[in-house]
Amino acid sequence: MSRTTRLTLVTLLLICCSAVPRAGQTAHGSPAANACVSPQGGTPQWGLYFVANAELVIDEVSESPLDRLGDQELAWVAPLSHEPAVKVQSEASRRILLGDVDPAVPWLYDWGDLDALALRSYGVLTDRPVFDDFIVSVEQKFAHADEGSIKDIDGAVDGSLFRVTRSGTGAPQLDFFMTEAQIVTALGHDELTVTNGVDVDAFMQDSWGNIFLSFRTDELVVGTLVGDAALVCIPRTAITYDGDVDVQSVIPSSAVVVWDDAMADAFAENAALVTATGKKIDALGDLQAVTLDPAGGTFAALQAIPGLGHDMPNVLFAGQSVGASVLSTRDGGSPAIIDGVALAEPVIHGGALGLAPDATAATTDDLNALALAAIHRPQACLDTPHGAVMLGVENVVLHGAGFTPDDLVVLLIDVEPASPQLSAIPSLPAPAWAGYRHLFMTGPLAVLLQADSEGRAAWQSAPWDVGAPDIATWVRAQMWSLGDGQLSTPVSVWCATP
Ligand SMILES: [Ca+2]
Ligand SMILES: [Ca+2]
Ligand SMILES: [Ca+2]
Repeated sequence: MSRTTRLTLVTLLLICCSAVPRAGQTAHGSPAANACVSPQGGTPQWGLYFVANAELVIDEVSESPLDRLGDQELAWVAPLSHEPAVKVQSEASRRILLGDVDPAVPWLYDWGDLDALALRSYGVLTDRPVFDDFIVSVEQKFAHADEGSIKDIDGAVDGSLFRVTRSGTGAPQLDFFMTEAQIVTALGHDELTVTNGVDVDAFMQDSWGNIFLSFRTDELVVGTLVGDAALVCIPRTAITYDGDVDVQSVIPSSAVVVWDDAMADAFAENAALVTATGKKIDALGDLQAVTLDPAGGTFAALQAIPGLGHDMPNVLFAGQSVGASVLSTRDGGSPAIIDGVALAEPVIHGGALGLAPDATAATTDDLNALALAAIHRPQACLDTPHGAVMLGVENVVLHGAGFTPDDLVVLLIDVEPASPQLSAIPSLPAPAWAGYRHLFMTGPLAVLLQADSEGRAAWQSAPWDVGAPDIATWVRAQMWSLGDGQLSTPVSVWCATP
């Protein structure tokens, strides 16, 4: 694309921009602003990050993409606020975070579901986490990673635990917390002969440095086959942490079984949940998410954990057969309770998690990852209904949320010819008070918007024709409020002629 063409597109965007009201507005409060005040009294102490296993809906009437949660997106809820859950990281940000990928390379960086999520409980803790702080596992290997030899080369495999961070120069990088090779070593597998190894499906760390895992399929744990509902511990005594408090090495065959399928099913049955048709839930199915129970207490682990014995701290968990409900190991299996609010109701429907109650109580509307965090204001989030690619003549539409109500918000847009090659998108560090840590616009074009009474701001361009078939452009955007300096997560949209 010539520079003249590029400037014409940019001018078109700026001249034709207008703020658009959010379609189907409902009686949301402002989650970010109100999260610390409960209508029932009391101050929330805890928030819960979660990931949907398929799609979950926050608001059925709203047409904003912010009110639908995909399986790669991060949501947050403060149960005691009784506010709807909020999206805090949209899938549309993934390409900026990982690199600028030409769609002609078929989804090089498609990592499938985000299937495990945790914040550190041991080592350096974060007051106000952003996506960089979450240790994650994904459902499928991506970039150049190779399952066959369990090598995380320029990418990661489905059993590795890593963070998506940025280097000092603002380039994307993967920081490994624990590799799949280390995990299979602790399980007693031969890391040199296994083929696909394991797919980590749930992960948490406790304050002593013990690591807890569950896997997508049945796995051998030191010679014993355990089911996919089992929880496994790699004890602190078997782990050497490095200076960054990432795993440097593990003792082979050191893993122990905290609970097996039978115990998981007993926890689920004891929680006494039913489907909309009144069918009692008597099994967990696959264990898909774990995080520590803030209420404390212990339960009896199946095998002794070095240092803990059988006194295992209570755990919040979610699984395949309990829908968008969160359970606890407390009292032999019960609805999870955060700040006095139960995260499961007898008839499963997701309402307790700040989601639109699902009248069909579908057990398939389940959760894939959970991470408990001390209360804080979550980062502002930008999203787009286009997904990662916009083809043909359309309006570019952007939705932001998480700002202070009525604040002036600057939309920062960058429009560039799409790179034919994989290339990293550099960022600049943003100040800590901005919430989100990375500013992606080095030469931004700015549009002034005003957040509504719910702290949301939206924008759309005029119908935008990219032009010749071989031309494609990237639109990259971020929002920054003028009132309190909150910076949203970024998004990118690849715009091309079909
Ligand atoms: Ca694997
Ligand atoms: Ca995984
Ligand atoms: Ca999972």
